[in-house]
Amino acid sequence: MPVVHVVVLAGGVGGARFLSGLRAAVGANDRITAIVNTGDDLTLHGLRICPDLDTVMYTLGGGIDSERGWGRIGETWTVMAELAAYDAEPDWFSLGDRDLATHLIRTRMLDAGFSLSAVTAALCTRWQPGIILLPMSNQRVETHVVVDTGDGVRAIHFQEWWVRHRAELPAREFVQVGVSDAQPAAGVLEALTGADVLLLAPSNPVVSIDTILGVPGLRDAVHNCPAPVVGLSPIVGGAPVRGMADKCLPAVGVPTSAEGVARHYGARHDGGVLDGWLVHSDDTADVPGVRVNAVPLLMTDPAATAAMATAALTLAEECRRSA
Ligand code: FO1
Repeated sequence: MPVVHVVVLAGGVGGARFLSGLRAAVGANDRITAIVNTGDDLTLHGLRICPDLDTVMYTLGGGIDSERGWGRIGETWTVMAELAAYDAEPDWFSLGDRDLATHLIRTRMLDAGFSLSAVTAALCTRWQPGIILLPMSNQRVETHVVVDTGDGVRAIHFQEWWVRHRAELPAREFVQVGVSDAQPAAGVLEALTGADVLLLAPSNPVVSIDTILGVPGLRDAVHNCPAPVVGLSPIVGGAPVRGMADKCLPAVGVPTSAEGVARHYGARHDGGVLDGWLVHSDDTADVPGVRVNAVPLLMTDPAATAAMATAALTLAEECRRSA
């Protein structure tokens, strides 16, 4: 079996879980490159925080708190308590003591002029995730959410919307601040042209996958990549498996369904990006030009997740053969 290079567009928690299953599903000599969303990134207390990159790195490196889905296992919160004693704002975004070390290293390296790609590679030297982690861009792209807070319409950072307000403020629009000046990070375009298979992880279609595809040049690179492109639905039944995709999709006029998301991504022959689409066993999706398979899509345990990943690779092979 030739060495296979699988490239995955991924966000945070769902993407990280899927990548760990994919790593278990591929052969020992196969390579995985994750192109990770950085639109959730923010600067707090003077530190640069990259939630999706860290969630993937910790999950595949064995440091994740799998209950929470983010942050470190065995975490303590002493610094947060001390910040609270100073009434330091913001207090709604919890930074654990262990997690803070990651942000201190990242901020120090960025301030010294290293790119986010270089910082990520350096952090992964410790964590050894077993895959290549690439930020979607080395330029800052931050997702902001246009909401009506009751005293007027304004844009707040995605994390404030998601963490502080628990996505309870109806999102009117998502704006990626800085995206027009962003470029794909080093290695991203090469990964897409060199991929044998390209997968869209079951991440949030709006704030993760669309944010990645929104980096100038990235959507075209996916559309034109020689590898078959297969996505996995993040919506099971009529609801997201995890997270708040159902709070995001209405803002972009997409139904909260497996078919709705697939039509949103679009069939490649129709100018979109999909050749194949995996939906959950009980779901259906009719998207002209997209080959659809139905398999269990609940990442209940590593074996189930590996089976999903295998089904995605199988579907990619079917797409390649029928191309
Ligand atoms: N999510 C929360 O719901 N509450 C938090 O206080 C919080 C802190 C946090 C710190 C570091 C980090 O990497 C992630 C953190 N998250 C928190 C999760 C984060 O909002 C999400 O992982 C993504 O941004 C959305 O996928």
